[in-house]
Amino acid sequence: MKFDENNGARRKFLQQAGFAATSLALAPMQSFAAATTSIPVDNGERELVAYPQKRPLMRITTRPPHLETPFSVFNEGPLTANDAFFVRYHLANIPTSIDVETYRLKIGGRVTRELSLSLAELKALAPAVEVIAINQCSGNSRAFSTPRVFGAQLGNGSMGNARWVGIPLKAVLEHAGVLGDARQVSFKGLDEPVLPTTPAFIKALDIDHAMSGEPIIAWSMNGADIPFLNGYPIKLIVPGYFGTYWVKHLNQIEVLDHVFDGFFMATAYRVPDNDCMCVEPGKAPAKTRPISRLKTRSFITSLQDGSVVHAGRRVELKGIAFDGGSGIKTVDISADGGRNWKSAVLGKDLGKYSFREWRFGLTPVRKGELQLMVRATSNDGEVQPMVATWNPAGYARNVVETTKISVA
Ligand SMILES: Nc1nc2c(c(=O)[nH]1)N[C@H]1C(S)=C(S)[C@@H](COP(=O)(O)O)O[C@H]1N2
Ligand SMILES: [Mo]
Repeated sequence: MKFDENNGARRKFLQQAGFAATSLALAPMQSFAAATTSIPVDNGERELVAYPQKRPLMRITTRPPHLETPFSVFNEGPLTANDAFFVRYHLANIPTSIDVETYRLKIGGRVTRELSLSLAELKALAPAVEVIAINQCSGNSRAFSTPRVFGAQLGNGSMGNARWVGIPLKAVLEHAGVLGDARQVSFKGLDEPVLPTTPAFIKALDIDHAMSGEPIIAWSMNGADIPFLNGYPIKLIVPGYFGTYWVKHLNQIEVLDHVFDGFFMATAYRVPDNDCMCVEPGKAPAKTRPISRLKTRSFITSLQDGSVVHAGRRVELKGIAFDGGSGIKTVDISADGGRNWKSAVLGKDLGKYSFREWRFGLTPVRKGELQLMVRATSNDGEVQPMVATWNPAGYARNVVETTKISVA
């Protein structure tokens, strides 16, 4: 795969053993630079910019590219299209060219034998498995935190759901032979900091989690190669966990006999160590832990704030719900600001790590303003809170969403 121009329509694909050499032209299409969209907060205007393999997405930062999915995309179906999937990087020195012939995944540390696997060797190591799972950034919806918090001011578009194919991380670790004193496994990709003083982006999972069979090393996303900006050629998939663990361009795995203490585990991506992962707004938590599973969320996707419907005419509301891996039990809708609730009809079950679609028929009676709310309950009993919780980094927001529409 090679990007030799900015327009995705003339992409060249050099297929070799299911992988292709890729280089990336980072300049976005100028023609889209003028288009904007906004999220409902101060300074919420975002440019819509098309990067290689991507349709115009909301630009958060340029270097490194950080792009959000416009919310209307989530009404297209339960799987998020590859060209609409959000992009997040921390370090500006990202790869712009990857040679899949020389690409190696190295496994070292507390193992009986170190491995250096080509992509073909990796694929041949075990039968391929498939999972539909949500990649959601910890800071998704952070811009709506009050009081506002530092960090990328993200709306609700830093999430996506895709069908991933790869092999279990467990198979790779077993092949290397994990030693008895292993406690964690760390993961690093090809991207690097610009300055030597900036810490590398390295994430870690407990050994039991790494060996559970759930995390997979994926090379396919929705039936195609993983888009370059989403981690081509391989990415760690950690179903049910926030996107921060889903290391892109994965090329180094290290089995550790201790708890990894790098910046992105020990300092960043930590939440208050309690059930709500929250503190009183404006306060600092006494104790923190690494962020882990997604919290239960739900959204209306078929209507936005300001949509107009008609009295006496039935509208079919549609949306999505998800949780951290127990699956969605119920989705309830209120059309009166939270006083009365009725159950929505759940759509097809694509697995406990996937978006679950729901539908609800609503016939507004009176003209005027309507406050629609959607509230999901997970199979393990987690219910979305009616009042937003708060933490200093604005992580894991999951308040019941309200959509204000008018009935004409
Ligand atoms: N190599 C690498 N992998 C990474 C990151 C990164 O900065 N570098 N960011 C992580 C974070 S915080 C998120 S939210 C997801 C975003 O995945 P996406 O860009 O494919 O949507 O990638 C994760 N994997
Ligand atoms: Mo993230």
